[in-house]
Amino acid sequence: MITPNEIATLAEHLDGAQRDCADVLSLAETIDFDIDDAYAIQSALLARRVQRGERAIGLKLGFTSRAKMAQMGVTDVIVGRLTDAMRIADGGPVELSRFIHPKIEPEVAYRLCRDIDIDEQLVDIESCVDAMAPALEIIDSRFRDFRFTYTDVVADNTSAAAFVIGPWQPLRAVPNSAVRLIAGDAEVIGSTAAILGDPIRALHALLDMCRRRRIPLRAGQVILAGAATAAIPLTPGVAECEITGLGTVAVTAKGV
Ligand code: 0L1
Ligand code: MG
Repeated sequence: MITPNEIATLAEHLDGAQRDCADVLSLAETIDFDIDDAYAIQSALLARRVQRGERAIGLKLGFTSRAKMAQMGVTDVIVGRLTDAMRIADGGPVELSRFIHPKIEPEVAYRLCRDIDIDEQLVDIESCVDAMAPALEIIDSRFRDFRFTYTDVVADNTSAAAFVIGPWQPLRAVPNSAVRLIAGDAEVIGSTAAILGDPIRALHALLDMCRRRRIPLRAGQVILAGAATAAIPLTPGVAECEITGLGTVAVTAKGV
């Protein structure tokens, strides 16, 4: 357990890395902190953004594939925070200069239509969702070469940097839909089943995490369920994702 002062200092350090687009070394190499500390640093990071005028508008899950969990040696998903400043319009431009070493990954997004009492044990989270959409997440670890520990990445707001939501549509089952992401010369193909076996399970995992981490769930929040394929580098040009049965979503990366 680290002190409140250390939490504030580490949040300032990671916030500075993001704002200056300057990578930093793993925190875990120099300071011993646990997963509770990591979520406290993440909350302090969000508070800094909110103080600058950003609005918290959603949540994201990470480590939702078995391969990623195994790689990190964990059995839990991780949760991060999304703000309005991270949102890019579908098809719209994003300057690469605002990132350190961005990667892009295909996601499924859900939208909450009511506030959820996270202490209500019988809540049916699926009935609290009114829409879903194809989505893209841009991840940009603040750690050099994406080299981090489990606690590092949680503290670093799960590498969250930006996201794009495609056209919202009514909730439907997409347990095993084909996913194709093209960005520059790179192409990845996968399935929505890579997201916890079925992306709908991400909602239940999210509720569990929000209960454990005391994160509120509010009407209108956007939820990114997790990556359906490995992330690929975001290079200049259009990156487009198509999910069978859900449609397409795109972003146009500008600059070098
Ligand atoms: O959204 C994600 O699944 C990424 C979680 C953080 C891990 C990474 O930066 O690769
Ligand atoms: Mg993601």
